[in-house]
Amino acid sequence: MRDNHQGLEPSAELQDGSNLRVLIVHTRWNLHIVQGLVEGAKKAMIEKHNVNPDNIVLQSVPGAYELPFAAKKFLEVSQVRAAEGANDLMGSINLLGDLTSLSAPSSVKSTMGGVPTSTSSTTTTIGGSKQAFDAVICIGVLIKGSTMHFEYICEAVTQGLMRVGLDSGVPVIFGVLTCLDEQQALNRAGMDEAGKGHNHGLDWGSGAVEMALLKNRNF
Ligand code: DLZ
Repeated sequence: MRDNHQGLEPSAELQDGSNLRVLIVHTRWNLHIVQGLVEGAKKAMIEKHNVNPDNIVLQSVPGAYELPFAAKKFLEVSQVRAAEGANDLMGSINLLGDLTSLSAPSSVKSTMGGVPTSTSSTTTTIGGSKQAFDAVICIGVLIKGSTMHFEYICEAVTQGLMRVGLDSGVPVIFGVLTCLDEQQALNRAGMDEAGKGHNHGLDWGSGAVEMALLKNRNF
């Protein structure tokens, strides 16, 4: 794999996300970096793929280890509620809210073009019927410490998120940075002082739209 790469090569096809609903589940560990990544994912979806900001729902969990369970739970709840025609896909589970709008560092917000943050409880009626999420992006930052903890969590989260995607039939984007130190994470969130990094959240936003369209496609 290349280091310092500058991101995803765009798909040859037009990726129109205007009919999509996307769930972002993010960690509160390393929140200052996570916020930059979340903003990047939203920026790509809204500005590049025309996703309605109201159709991007944010939920938070403590750490990366919790991402697979939470993604599975939120997807299940949203699918049941969509089938019931409910107005709020997250229902009473929606207690955690959108932390990114509260304390995103100003440097991140300005470099991200002030992309509006969504409230996390909106519902959309698309084509006359209530629609559950078309994709979920799980975002976190794991930074290696001096024990084996990092390796175990990386392995568990990677396997767990793959399982959620395959079991649920809803594409799960692996938005977890697994870094050897904080500087690596800042570079990959486009938050390094030199400004030479690349925000991987942008790729995750585009990846979510592409995979959601693939899920919904009639072959
Ligand atoms: C415990 C822990 C440590 C040491 N480091 C991180 C980290 O760098 N990034 C992250 O997202 N979470 C970390 N955690 C928390 C675990 O993911 C998890 O929340 C706890 O082990 C509780 O299950």
